[in-house]
Amino acid sequence: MSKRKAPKSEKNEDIVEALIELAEYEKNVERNRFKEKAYRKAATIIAGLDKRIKSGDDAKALPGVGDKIAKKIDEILETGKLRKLENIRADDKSTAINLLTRVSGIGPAKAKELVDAGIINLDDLEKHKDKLNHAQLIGLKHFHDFEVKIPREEVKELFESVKKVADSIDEEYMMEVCGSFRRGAKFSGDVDILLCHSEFKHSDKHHGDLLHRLIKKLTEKELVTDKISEGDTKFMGVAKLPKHKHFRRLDVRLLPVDEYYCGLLYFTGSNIFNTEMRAHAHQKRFILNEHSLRPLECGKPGAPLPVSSEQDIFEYLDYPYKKPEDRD
Ligand code: 8DG
Ligand code: CA
Ligand code: CA
Repeated sequence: MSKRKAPKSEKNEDIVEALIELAEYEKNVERNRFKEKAYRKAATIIAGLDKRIKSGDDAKALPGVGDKIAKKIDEILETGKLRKLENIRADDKSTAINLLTRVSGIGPAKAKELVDAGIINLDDLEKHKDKLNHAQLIGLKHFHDFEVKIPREEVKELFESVKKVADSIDEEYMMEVCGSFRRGAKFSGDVDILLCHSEFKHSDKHHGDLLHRLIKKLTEKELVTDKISEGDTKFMGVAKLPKHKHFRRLDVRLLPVDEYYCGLLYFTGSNIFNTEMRAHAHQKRFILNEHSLRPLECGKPGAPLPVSSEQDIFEYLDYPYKKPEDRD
């Protein structure tokens, strides 16, 4: 019988969790994106190790782990905890800011503003709804549901339902789920759908009401229950399947067909992978974004290169192809 092998991240789970908590603190409370990124990068690299880290010095050999993080790792290994985190957890203001940023739509700055005004928990928010905008009110209404991760199977069902509605409007709609789902995640934070239509190209200024028509029908069918924001090419809202208990965050983006693969690459992520790929493109003198891949000529971006698959993008950049599952 084969023994179940621990997933890589479990080997250093305590360290990874501490680093992620520190990253959240830097993002939400200190609003130091630089430190946040440093902690997240170290956490991602350590999560990918299949051996237990033995010391801070050991960890310093890894890219992204410097002196300060190494010291913290030593403290965790030696004492099983981290004073800095204990202090953060004991600080009421930090705890309140961290809690409020968990409401979808409330960012670190808004959270601080609320906490400074004495609003420190969900009950307080309920009493001061006048301080929240439309998106934040939806975040509050569905606070508990939005914290529940979406099982892969439910993402598939939701996607199939959306697709069926789209097909009933126009068979030329094409769509795909991207985000963490496409990277193979067993659970996702939300559902990201990329939408295109054979007749909508970049050169057409007019995308008509392709996205609005779909959202309208989804709303009529009560599959979409709330709108957070709705533009001509980007919808953010809430969806629910009748047989499932939870309300889920749904993002739909409409892209011109000729920008589809750059969009697919971008919206598949991960965030860190995107940053690395863009940096690599820059080194090779290209500009890569969610719309296109363009060569840099005398420092200026040239015409978008024809792209008809994700592989094309990797090839132009001379970057070894990574399957979506390997982009975490
Ligand atoms: P999750 O929802 O399961 O938590 O993970 P995710 O699917 O990777 O995250 P997401 O927030 O839904 O974003 C979807 C993709 O969009 C992400 O994988 C990569 C791309 N993306 C970036 N930068 C950013 C950004 O600043 N904000 C957002 N929302 N998405 C971004 O590359
Ligand atoms: Ca997502
Ligand atoms: Ca999303």
